[in-house]
Amino acid sequence: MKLQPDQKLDLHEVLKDLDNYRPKRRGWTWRRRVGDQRLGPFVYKDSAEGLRNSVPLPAACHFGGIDPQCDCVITTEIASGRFEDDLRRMRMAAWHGADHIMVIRTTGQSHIDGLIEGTPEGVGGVPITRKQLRATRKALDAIEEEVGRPINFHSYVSGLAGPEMAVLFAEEGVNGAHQDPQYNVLYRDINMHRSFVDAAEAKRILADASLLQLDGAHNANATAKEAWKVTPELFVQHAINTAYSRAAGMPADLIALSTVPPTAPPAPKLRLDLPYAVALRELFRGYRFRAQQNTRYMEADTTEATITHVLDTLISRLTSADIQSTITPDEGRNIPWHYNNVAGVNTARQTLMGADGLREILELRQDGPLREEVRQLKERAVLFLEEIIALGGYYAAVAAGMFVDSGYFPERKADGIARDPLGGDGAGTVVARAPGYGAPVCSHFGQNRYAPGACADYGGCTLCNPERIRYIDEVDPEDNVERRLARPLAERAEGLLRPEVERHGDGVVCVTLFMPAAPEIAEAAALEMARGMGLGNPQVISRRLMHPAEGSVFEIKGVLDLAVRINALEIARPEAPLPEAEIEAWVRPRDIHVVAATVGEDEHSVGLHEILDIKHGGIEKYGFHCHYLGTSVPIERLLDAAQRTGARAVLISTMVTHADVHRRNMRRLHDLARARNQRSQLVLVVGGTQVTDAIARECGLDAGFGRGTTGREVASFLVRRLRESGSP
Ligand code: Z98
Repeated sequence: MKLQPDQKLDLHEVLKDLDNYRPKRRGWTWRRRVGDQRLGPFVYKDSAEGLRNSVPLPAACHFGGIDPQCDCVITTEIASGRFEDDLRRMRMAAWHGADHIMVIRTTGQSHIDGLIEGTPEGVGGVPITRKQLRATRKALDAIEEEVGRPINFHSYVSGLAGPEMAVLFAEEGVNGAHQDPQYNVLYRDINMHRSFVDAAEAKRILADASLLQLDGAHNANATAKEAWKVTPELFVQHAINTAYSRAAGMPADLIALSTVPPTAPPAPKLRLDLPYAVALRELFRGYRFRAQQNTRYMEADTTEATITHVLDTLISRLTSADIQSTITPDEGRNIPWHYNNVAGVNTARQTLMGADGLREILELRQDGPLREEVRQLKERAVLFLEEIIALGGYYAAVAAGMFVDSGYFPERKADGIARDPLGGDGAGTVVARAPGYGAPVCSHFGQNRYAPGACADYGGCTLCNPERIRYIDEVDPEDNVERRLARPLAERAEGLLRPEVERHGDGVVCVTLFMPAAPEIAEAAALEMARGMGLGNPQVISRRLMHPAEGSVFEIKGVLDLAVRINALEIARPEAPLPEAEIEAWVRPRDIHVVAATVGEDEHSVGLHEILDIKHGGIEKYGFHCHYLGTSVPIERLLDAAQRTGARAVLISTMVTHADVHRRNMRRLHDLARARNQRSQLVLVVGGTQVTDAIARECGLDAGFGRGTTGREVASFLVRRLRESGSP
């Protein structure tokens, strides 16, 4: 399957022949670093190989369109609830620099005691099934070809079916997984014995298949009442999972510690979070670090979330990160929308590129409060471990509620999560292996009478011989991908288009409005406005108080039940501007003069200066001689000046539109130039925020340029027009 950048992902192509699809590649991949990489006008210190296809950061247009890639892997988390919609989201994220795609499972999958088949729709994520994994891997294999960089696919190996998940992931070319038995115990109340026994098996399989493992310590941050107070415990959780993983056969390079800077402003974030980040990297040298972004203190304001995420990412640059995870800045609003996935990825890459080479110019102080805090944190963690041992071990410590207690250890508030070692889901399901136990599979933890080469006598296990994998297609006649796609794909085939943010053509749009009243009145009024705009089921997803009496800003989502026919759209296809060198090569030797002014009673000259002045990239830089006559200039004076200087073009600018004065001035320029026999020698151009090319031409001028026009566009037009007119 090959993707074309100008064509949408063909979902039927993804789903075709899935039963025979095998992943192109297995195991985790890191980015390939390039030291002192020169790109455009800059040299990068912390960068990696570039992409074949990508969307550069917005400001790249000023630097030759460069798209430097940072040295660490960037994650995006995908959670629309339908895998078929996630695939397009993954493709967009990959074009913006994500190379770690983490697919969140549907709520409750931890409690399911086996693998699911088919591709049912999920809540809060997708059910992880073989078909869903295989289709996703197939799409990602094509996407990674398109962007020119391997993409790591990732989900969770936890819950009651952990080992089964691990085998499934190894079979289907998944590249990374969360695996931490403590997560099962603390957050899903799955039996401790079962969780640790399963974890040994799962970890062994992940290690054999070279999947990168993330642990689950960071979940304590997200759960604790005061996230920064559980930091001593986090070291302990990391240590337990890391030691257990090593014992199960996992190499250090496949173990990534998942860490979140625990606070958000107005907390003094860097002062609190940096010591924790430093201590973690010192205690666990030799392991990988996955830096996640803060979600615990995220409210519904995307700007606020973005600022916190920038600070989180800065902490990664000040310490280290092998993976920079991003989370959609709208996590707090429960709307995982695709363009916000991209926004999250861009927050990371913009910050990481902006902070390129930071460690070469800044050093964290080795004296003072940072070191003192680092020492304290380590000491608290050691004391925590000692208390666990004194209590009789991990199970006893969990039973005593030592974890996720909101006291700053050794302080205790007695509000931790307590679990019964004999209770929880799957209690009593661990069966001791009999002497001589054997399993005819080669990726297996512990005792196995058939090892080594355990599967040879049985024609190979599914990891050695993928032909033996049993692929089961959809089993649910209602909730399956073909049925779900029928309506949207039929609409697409008909040439209809709807807005969307989450699922194909869901019609969801977001409007921002400020209502000048007290909050409750303002909110009710804002919703009424949204209804008035024709939005179905309007809901406020963000409210920001500007002043208790003066008003609030609301973002409201709703469904716009409107499809447009693509064929019926009038699509303006402006000519691409000429290359700058071509413009200059034509203009400079020809000594071309132009006159310019704002006309009528119009004092707004900023826009015109942007078009003329060399400082703003205006047409002067190509060698045009510009005679700027000032503001509110009568048309006659412009034409006089054109005559006097031998100008080839007149550029007028007009912002004011009262009583159509802009149109009158345009017409007058054309009429008077004709009356004075100057029209045929002059190119007449108008610009202004309310101007369009169509209005300008209606009024007899040669071209009109609206808001956002650049000097290069105007210069391109002038060169093309002068060339056409047979100008020498
Ligand atoms: C993240 N989205 O870290 P369920 N195991 C571990 C986890 O951290 C998680 C799961 C399993 C964030 C935080 N973490 C979510 C160690 C989830 C998932 O039962 O499928 O939700 O388990 O990426």
